[in-house]
Amino acid sequence: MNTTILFAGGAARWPIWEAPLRRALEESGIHADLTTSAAPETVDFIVYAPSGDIPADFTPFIRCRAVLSLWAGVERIASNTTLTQPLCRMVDPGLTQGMVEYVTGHVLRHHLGLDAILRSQNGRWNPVAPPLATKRPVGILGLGELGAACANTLATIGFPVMGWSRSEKTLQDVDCYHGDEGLSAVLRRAKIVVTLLPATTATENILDARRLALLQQGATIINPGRGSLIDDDALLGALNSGQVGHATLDVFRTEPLPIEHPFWSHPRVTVTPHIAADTRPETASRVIAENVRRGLAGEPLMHLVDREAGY
Ligand code: NDP
Ligand code: OXD
Repeated sequence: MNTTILFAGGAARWPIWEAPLRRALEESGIHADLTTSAAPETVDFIVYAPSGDIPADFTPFIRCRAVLSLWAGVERIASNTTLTQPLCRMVDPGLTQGMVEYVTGHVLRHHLGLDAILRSQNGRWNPVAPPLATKRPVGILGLGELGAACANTLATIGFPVMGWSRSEKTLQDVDCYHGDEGLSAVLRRAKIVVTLLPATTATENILDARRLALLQQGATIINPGRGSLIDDDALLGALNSGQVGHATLDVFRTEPLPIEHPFWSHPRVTVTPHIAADTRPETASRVIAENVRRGLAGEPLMHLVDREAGY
């Protein structure tokens, strides 16, 4: 029987993904019908993206062996009860590299005070050097694929790095914390906090007014995780009081961020339009192909989502 792979990543993505996917499938020795349209009962694998042509009801996909997400964050599909097949999220070396670059760039921007330097090209010689990275503790909430990679890079540069996760972890050169007390400890010490948690019921508003109040005066927040991790009103309050010195936000509860949202015009907020880390077709297609190969061979799939935990 033919293997059918339904690309449900959206019409706009198809021209970007078609060639790398075909190449990666061929390199893996998989002969499959890769298509953007197929009768549900003939589909073996679904390549999924949240903004694509996703079926809301997976029930008719009776032959489907797995849904393979092009996104790392799976909050928009993980709770779909009609999906009974395995769901795999995206772990892609290109995506990880992009996130490391985004986080490192924004951490260094705040650490070095680049905004103030750029603003002060006014003929006044003001030789104020920033402290070294060793004096600027960074807290990373979420020590998964992305959080751990960012933590390692920042530690290599010389930042004292603390990380926080659900389960207990050990990472070289990173002080690892878990549990509620652990979160408080990270927030109290960090001068820069990076949020790389998934959107789940357990992480909703994890940075609320009470937790933001634990931060050092003038701390920086960088959120490339998900908008739901931070209580927007509490963050605005903390920015207005100076408790939070600056927030760099890549993700929002509503995207695109509505034009009337106060984040757009707040002098202490930098908005980036969900561009922290894109899945890169060349590298990610190999991940998809390997999971298809495994699915066909009856081998364990990579990057399975824990549907109960939601990530
Ligand atoms: P992973 O699933 O690999 O890691 C998630 C981390 O969060 C794990 O360390 C996990 O803990 C921790 N975590 C989850 N729930 C809790 C909780 N309740 N309390 C404490 N820690 C928790 O995800 P990734 O690193 O691949 O991605 C993280 C998120 O980044 C994605 O879910 C997505 O929302 C976002 N993202 C944003 C992009 C952008 O462009 N802005 C691009 C890609 C991803 P444990 O290790 O114990 O399981
Ligand atoms: C993702 C994202 O989850 O782009 O991959 O946010």
